[in-house]
Amino acid sequence: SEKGKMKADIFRDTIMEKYPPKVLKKRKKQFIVREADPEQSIQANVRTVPGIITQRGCCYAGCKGVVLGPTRDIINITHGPIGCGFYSWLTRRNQTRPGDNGENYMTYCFSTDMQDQNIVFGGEKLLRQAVQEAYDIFHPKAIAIFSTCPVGLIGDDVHVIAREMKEQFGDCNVFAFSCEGYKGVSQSAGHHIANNQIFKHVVGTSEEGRTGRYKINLLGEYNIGGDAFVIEELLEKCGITLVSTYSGNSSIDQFASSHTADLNCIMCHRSINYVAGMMETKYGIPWIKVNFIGAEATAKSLRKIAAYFEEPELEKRVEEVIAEEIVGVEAVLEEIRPRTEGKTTMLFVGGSRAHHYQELFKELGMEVLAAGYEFGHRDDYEGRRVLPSIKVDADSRNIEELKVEQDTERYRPRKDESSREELEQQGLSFSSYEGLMPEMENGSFVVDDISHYEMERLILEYRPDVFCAGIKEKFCVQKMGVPMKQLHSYDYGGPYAGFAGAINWYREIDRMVGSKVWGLIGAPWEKNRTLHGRFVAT
Ligand code: CFN
Ligand code: HCA
Repeated sequence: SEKGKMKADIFRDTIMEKYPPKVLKKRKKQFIVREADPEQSIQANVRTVPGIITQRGCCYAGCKGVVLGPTRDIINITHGPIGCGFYSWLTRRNQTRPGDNGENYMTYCFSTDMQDQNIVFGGEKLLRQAVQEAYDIFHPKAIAIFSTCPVGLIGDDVHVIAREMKEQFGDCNVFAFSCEGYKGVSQSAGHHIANNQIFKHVVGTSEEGRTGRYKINLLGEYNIGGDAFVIEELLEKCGITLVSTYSGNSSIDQFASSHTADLNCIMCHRSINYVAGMMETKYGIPWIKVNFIGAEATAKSLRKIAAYFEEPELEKRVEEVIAEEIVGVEAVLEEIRPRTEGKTTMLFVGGSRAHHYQELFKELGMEVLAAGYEFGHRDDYEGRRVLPSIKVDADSRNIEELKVEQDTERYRPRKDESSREELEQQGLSFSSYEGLMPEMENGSFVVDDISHYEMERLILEYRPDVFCAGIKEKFCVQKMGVPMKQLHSYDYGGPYAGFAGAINWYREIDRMVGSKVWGLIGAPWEKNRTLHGRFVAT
């Protein structure tokens, strides 16, 4: 409402006024109140103000943890101190099913375990040793090397080592990633580096992909909590052949033959759009955006894929599958929705889930009061093609590998340059840009790279019935007496994708917003002054 919007505007100013003038100027552009204006914009993908307590991760996390981490048969060696390898070891809950040969290295954590003397005298010898050892023990198809911050600072040449060892082995693809944590402004730079190297060293090296009538790749689905398993099953039921997934439950052979697919379906645009763009340029494979989070969204995505192939037989099969699956979904919603209707939430996650999960809350009749990405770019927010400004380019500063591809493919004008509204008017869904802001109500908050302070203020003022974010926020939020659901790792839950996943989600959120325990969280001395006095005295 207009009143809600006015309150939101005033409240935003009270949050912002605590900042020094320079910080205020910057944060104001990243902390906005949603207006009806379809051209409303936000500043994103810029450097975090030092000391503000961001929830962001680093370039290495985006490259090694996110894009390459879920691939089971590449040995991923972290070149750096042990903490980087350890903390990116399956904490994301990316799952896999080893294929017939049982090859799965995800249960191992490979690292060169750099020490002080390697920083002083160089770490190249150590890295060569590690690659050799991994090869001798496992004889994998591929070994990938990931640079951490100190590697860039001391100048170890990981690419030369990879090239030489690949030549020496002859039967093992070795490639490296200059994904030092400090590069760019967030995980986002790491996604780009990962995409470029996979495209350069792997895609197109095998013609032996899966065959079928409707062949697709699923890009930007990482099988967190088993999401990709649900989607795989659904696609199979519809008669759609999955050639590769980037990179949930994937194998290197699937990447190698992914150029044989007819269509790229992008689930998380932020992390993988570069691969889609390069495949379109080099192999002429078109792409569409899909979203399998939410029952409605899943049905819409299946229809979108069927519509692309323009085959009545496929369209009929997809409708049958949707009709079959929706029965279970509706039965559960009928039971649960009366309890969740009108409840509220806030979502602050990475670069696509803060948008995707709004579908699931809508289905429960819940209102999203505030949402934002840690590292989304303007197109992820605004739902339309946004040309880069100098600020956006800060992402790729110091990243040499990016230069060529970036100029030629990343910002090439496309046929979907038009706004979402224009596309809809023309009845177009193909390659449309969809984003977070068009889905959000007037008067809600859209916050990029939220700081811890801003998060606390929002919670204290609006007390949402459930708050969604990651591990850094989790316990602070719970201590404020608000239930907290991790949208990164799903805590111990999931899958939440597809129809089966939607049902899991409805039940989980129902339990969380209905729980009475959060009202009991205050310590006795906070409520009772006498007790408080005694507590202080003793
Ligand atoms: S699985 Fe994805 S969906 S890949 Fe990305 S932008 Fe991260 S690891 Mo955390 S949960 Fe998150 Fe997204 Fe794409 Fe995950 S919202 S922050 S880098 N993300
Ligand atoms: C990362 C991975 C992460 C972190 C999650 C969190 C993930 O960015 O390094 O902060 O809870 O999903 O595991 O996003």
